[in-house]
Amino acid sequence: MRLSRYFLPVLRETPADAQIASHRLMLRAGMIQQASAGIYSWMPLGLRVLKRLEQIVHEEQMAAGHIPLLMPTLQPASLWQESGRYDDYGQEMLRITDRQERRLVYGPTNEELITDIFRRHVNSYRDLPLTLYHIQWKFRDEIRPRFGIMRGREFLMKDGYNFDVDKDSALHAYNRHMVSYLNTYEKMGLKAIPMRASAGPIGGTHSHEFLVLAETGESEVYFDNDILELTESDHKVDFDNPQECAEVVKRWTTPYARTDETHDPVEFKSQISHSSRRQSRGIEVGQIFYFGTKYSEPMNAFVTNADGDRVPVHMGSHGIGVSRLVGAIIEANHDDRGIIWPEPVAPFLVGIINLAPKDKKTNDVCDDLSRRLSAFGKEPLYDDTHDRAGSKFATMDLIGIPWRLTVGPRGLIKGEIEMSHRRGGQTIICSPDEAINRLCRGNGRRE
Ligand code: P5A
Repeated sequence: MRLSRYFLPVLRETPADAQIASHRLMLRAGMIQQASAGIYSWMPLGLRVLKRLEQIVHEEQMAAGHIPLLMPTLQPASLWQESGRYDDYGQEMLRITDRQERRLVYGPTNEELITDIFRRHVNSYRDLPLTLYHIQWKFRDEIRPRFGIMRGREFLMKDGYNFDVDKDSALHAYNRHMVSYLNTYEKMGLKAIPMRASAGPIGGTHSHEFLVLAETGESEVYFDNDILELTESDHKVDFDNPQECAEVVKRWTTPYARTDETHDPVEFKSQISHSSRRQSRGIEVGQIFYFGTKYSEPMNAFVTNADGDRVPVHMGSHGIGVSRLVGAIIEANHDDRGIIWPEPVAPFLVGIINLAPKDKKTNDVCDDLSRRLSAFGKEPLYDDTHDRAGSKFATMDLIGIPWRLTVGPRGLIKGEIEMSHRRGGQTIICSPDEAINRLCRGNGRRE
């Protein structure tokens, strides 16, 4: 992508109203633009990151055997009256009346709508277990939208819903979600810790939130330092094996880790040695729930079990804050100069800086690098503009592209370009061929 033809409205000034780094940097990097309080347009660079996150979420959901569908943002109020949540949900729910005087809500979540889909089509335990999910915009009329997309009113969520014939099977679905969420966050380059949480308006007996530690987080959390050592990336779990999933969950839920709503100071002190106790702030990037028959009973979602009895289906729901994750990743990955994207979620893996856009040789080498990277599925952001070199470097640093190739006539006399790493700061001088080899090694796939 040539920068001269792209739309990257970066700001040189720090926006006065943005209080936390991720909000400031997203505005400065031209990723988002506020439309109204807590409602944002996603500009081209921001959209690329959002799409990368969606892709990782889809891959991990499908690996766990979950099935994508797409439900609408607007839902009939009647379903919420059936479950009893129409009145309970309060002012956070945006209620709309259409021209036929039909009452609608802009979905803050989808337990009711999915239960309606389920009950119309599934009657027997033979069709279970089933987990359906989508990635769709939600609206919650938050009283204090703040920190940009971190606490938005309109936000993108992955929400999934499991349907099982009994409690045991539904608890396996809960565990499966926990494992798949751990994998999802790790794939994004994030450390997110599952912490025992309260179920709030979604309801149920089991709930964990996933928290990314950050000083600017809105949640107060308490945990055993040992949990920071755990990782999932080196294990491969069979998602159909309840035992294997339960073992992973046990490993992650044995060390103390709780949000302030479930924190117990006495247990905290008795379970963990003084030196391992941690209290910190965190950003909630996901939450999972098991709520049994809370929706299936009032909404009449029953199935026939193996004994021929009609039983209400057991359910849970599981959410990832996809748009919030963009902010959380920036909170965990930035410096004074700007964002430092983890490679799997970067909007572009490579930035090319042309130091002499009037020089034919320099242009040819930059074009060739762009073409070859694109052929490997790694389309670069190519700064072919006539801006000052210093300003070009500042923009690449600000928008956080992991690798930068700098090409100028002086180096090209010796056949050399400069390759630098945003995170590590190291720079090497090499040939264009070597840069391509390093960036595309082990990945000959055209995407
Ligand atoms: C689980 C999926 C639910 O709504 N129903 C369907 C359940 N859970 S939740 O915890 O309320 O939300 C899931 C995740 O969505 C993100 N989130 C938000 N992101 C940005 N702005 C908001 N106002 C907002 N509210 C919730 C969080 O990451 C949360 O974990």
